[in-house]
Amino acid sequence: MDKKILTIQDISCFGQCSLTVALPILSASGIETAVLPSAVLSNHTAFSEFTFCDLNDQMPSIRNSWENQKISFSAVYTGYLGNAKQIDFVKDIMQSRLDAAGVKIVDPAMADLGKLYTGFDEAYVEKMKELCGIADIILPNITEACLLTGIPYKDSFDKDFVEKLISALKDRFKAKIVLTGVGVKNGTTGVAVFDGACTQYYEHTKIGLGSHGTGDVYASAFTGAFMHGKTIFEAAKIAADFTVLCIKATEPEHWYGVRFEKCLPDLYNMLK
Ligand code: PXL
Repeated sequence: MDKKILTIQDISCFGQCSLTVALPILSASGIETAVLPSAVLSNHTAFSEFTFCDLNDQMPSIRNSWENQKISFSAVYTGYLGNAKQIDFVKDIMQSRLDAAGVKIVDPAMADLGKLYTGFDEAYVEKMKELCGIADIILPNITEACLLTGIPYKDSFDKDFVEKLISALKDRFKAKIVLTGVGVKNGTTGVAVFDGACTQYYEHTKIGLGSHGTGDVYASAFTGAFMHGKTIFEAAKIAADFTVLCIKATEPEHWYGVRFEKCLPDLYNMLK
């Protein structure tokens, strides 16, 4: 039977992030994708102002309607969620609407560069630990890994620090781990992947100082490649190569997102 992914994250109407990135990338990966918007924002929260309306009232009705119609999914992939209450909805949807061998992929999208995104607090971090606790695969960046494990954040770090983070994540969560933003040498970044048996690294050149929306591009491409049948490590490499192409296709003045649209044909070719 063909696979179906459900992705749960916000719609930032403008700003190349969350659902406006995930849906085209997952579709380009050849997988049928359903969406459950967690919130509607005028644009993402790194802009100087934004509107925000969570869909807390709608989410349980949508879930019930799917249950009545026996609609279920081969994977649930979550990104930015509007608030802590939604984590309970997501856990319930994962329990009720996933097929027996369904995969739970959680990007704990809540922080970067040592700081929580606007609107999130310690209570949200605690709830996110619960969601990561039931996930099969988690994709934290270094800041999120620190928040999930209680290890203080550092903006420059070495391989020992990365190993310490991976080991703390392994102790706390049963999930396989794709840790992003792992640059232990000057001018490089990459990912550390724990696939349940061993940890492998994939390193690539670092371009710029980090762009908005790249976490969503990365997690969406990873999910698309993994559901396409790649191993966790292969999917992590494809997602890294694709994200680098997207950053290279983006002029520095284009600050709020990356021009992933130009690179969708490359993703399609990488998955062939
Ligand atoms: O890219 C992560 C993200 C998604 N959605 C919203 C955000 C952010 C990051 O700031 O604000 C609304």
